[in-house]
Amino acid sequence: MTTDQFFTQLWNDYITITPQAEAVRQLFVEHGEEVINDHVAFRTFSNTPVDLSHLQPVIETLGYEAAGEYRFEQKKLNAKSFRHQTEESAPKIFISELQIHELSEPAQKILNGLTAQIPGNLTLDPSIFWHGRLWNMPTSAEYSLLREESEYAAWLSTIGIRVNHFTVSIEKLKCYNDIGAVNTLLASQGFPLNSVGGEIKGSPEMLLEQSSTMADKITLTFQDNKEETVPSCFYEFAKRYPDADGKLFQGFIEGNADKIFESTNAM
Ligand code: OOG
Ligand code: NI
Repeated sequence: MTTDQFFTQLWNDYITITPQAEAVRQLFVEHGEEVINDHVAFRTFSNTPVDLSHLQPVIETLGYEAAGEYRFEQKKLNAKSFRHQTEESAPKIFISELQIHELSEPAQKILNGLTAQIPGNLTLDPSIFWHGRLWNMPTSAEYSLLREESEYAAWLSTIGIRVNHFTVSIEKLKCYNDIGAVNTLLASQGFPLNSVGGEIKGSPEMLLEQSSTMADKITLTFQDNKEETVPSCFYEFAKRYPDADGKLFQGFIEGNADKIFESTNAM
């Protein structure tokens, strides 16, 4: 599978539950822009057949290599970023992993019940990244308990493994290459922005500025047959700046990422 084919599959899966992403892309196209994506992100559970150590070899078969490691203490997450070895313009990949064993006993019990349903004989290939849930829906009570402790756990329990966001490369836009201008355009069209810690995360001095929408909402039926509206996925916007050597900064920033995660909080 080529990287183009991989990202086309991811995009098609993503917009089925994130219609705002296609609407935002269209908006840029109407303004004469070509949208190039900087990165995509996935979330997963530790110590499972689909944990980071199992997903990493799959993206390595696509030509990616590990580029950075991150830790989010309060959210109990570890994460890694990956860059394509030869295709400079291929989007970067960010994968985070919830450390289930760091959660409370009741939350662990719920999550272990879900992850125990993951088939042991799962063959891992790129399609795992648009597979979605590999377990039944939690009950609505389990979902609320998870939410109280970890919005990430609650989100992942209902959505599963599929792309969490794509990210527009602001510095590659012709006219809208200013994050404030992007945010104003989005707000004028009624797209709600993530305002945790301010709408713009990071700064030119940090070589990375980011903003994101709040996730779309979808209605799902829980295991106890209750229907609820839950957050699906969002769209991110990132502007990278050149470092002292004149090369575009390609990393991620924990302080920014910590706030971007909250784009899937149930409001
Ligand atoms: C990932 C959040 C981190 C970034 O650009 O810093 C991130 C997530 O929400 O799963 O994407
Ligand atoms: Ni991101």
